[in-house]
Amino acid sequence: MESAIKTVVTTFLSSTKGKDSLEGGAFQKLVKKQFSGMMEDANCSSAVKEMQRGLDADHDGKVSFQEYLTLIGYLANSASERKAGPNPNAS
Ligand SMILES: [Ca+2]
Repeated sequence: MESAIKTVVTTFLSSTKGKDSLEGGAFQKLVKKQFSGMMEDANCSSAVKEMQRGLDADHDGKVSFQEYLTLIGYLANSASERKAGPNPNAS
């Protein structure tokens, strides 16, 4: 569990390249690299851009750590729903 949290943090930090937020294509790259197994749309750049706009709560065009956590929370939530669903052996 602790290592999972560390991974969430270090993945963000290594993707921002020293900045406070994920800028430009950094968010797309992160999603493609890290979430293609969990997200059907990870390799669809228009879907990922749409997702980035949805996460960008303060509309500054960048994904802050807080906004990135929204995505992590969403993914964790959908993973738990999948486990609790009618067919737990589906994936
Ligand atoms: Ca933002």
